Amino acid sequence: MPDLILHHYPTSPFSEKIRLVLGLKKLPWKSVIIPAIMPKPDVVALTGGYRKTPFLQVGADIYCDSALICDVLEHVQPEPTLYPPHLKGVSRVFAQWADTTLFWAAMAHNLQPKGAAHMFAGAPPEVARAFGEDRKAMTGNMVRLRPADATAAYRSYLRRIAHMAEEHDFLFGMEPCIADFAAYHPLWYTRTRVPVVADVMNATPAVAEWMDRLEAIGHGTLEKFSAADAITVANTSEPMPAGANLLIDSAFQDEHGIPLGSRVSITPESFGLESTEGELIAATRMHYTLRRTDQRAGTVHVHFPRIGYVLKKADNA
Ligand SMILES: N[C@@H](CCC(=O)N[C@@H](CS)C(=O)NCC(=O)O)C(=O)O
Repeated sequence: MPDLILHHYPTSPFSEKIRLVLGLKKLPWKSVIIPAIMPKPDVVALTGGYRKTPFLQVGADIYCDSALICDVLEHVQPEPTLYPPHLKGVSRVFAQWADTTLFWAAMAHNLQPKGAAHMFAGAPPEVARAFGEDRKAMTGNMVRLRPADATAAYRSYLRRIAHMAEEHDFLFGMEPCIADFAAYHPLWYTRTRVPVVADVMNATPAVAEWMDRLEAIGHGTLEKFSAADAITVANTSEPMPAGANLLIDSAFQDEHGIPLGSRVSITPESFGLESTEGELIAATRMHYTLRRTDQRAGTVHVHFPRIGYVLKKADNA
């Protein structure tokens, strides 16, 4: 199998989720560091528009969104599993809550004025300004929690996580599953990036101990790789045929009345509304695949999960 190339940056919480899963599964990987704000020409050459972090590249196949990346890594290396059979439903439902509700409560708490001041302390004011403007543009119509409401919710969520971590080493038992990795990354951001607001965790020591156990998994074996080399890999590779790629489901499932072969766009439901356009070559129970050609990356297949993404016929189709 071609190398696993993760496009990410060190302070990205969703990337930390994937780095730990790579560590859990002992999968060697190549690390491409991407910018945290736009412009991201090398990212867009591969994804066709999607600008969020992280994404995984395997040859000329591009997997967007950490939930989909977890499914791919599970397929590549089934053990240890992220989805134990007896927790298959609940662990995915919990992970989706953690990646959305928990994540946004944590972020609104983290980015309260004291946290933001700490994050950008020592940086020129234009850095903080550019970051703020980039994230504001990504927010679109999404309603953000106010810091006090976010802190109150975050405290409750931490208590609920603590109740689970007091019962066993990991949230649903003695081994970590997808729920642990999804709940960990927003808390990791609080602890590592904005320690000035991490006192919210003081009342729940079981959470800190559970986080230590996850942190100890580490990131596995990685090798630095450049964006230019990653684009060359895409350009010199053939995308895997639909149905024989690293996704488990392959049967066409039509929910939109859009036949395969149509020119479509795929856009995140919220936050970062940049679209990717291409030819729809798969729409299965859990994911979409678009085929597109880029001047630099050549022909690539870009994969998205169904959940959290909007599929439409392209405007000019
Ligand atoms: N649902 C996405 C969310 C990804 C996400 O929001 N990532 C943040 C960073 S952790 C992001 O893209 N921020 C803006 C950026 O990196 O350009 C996933 O699971 O991968």
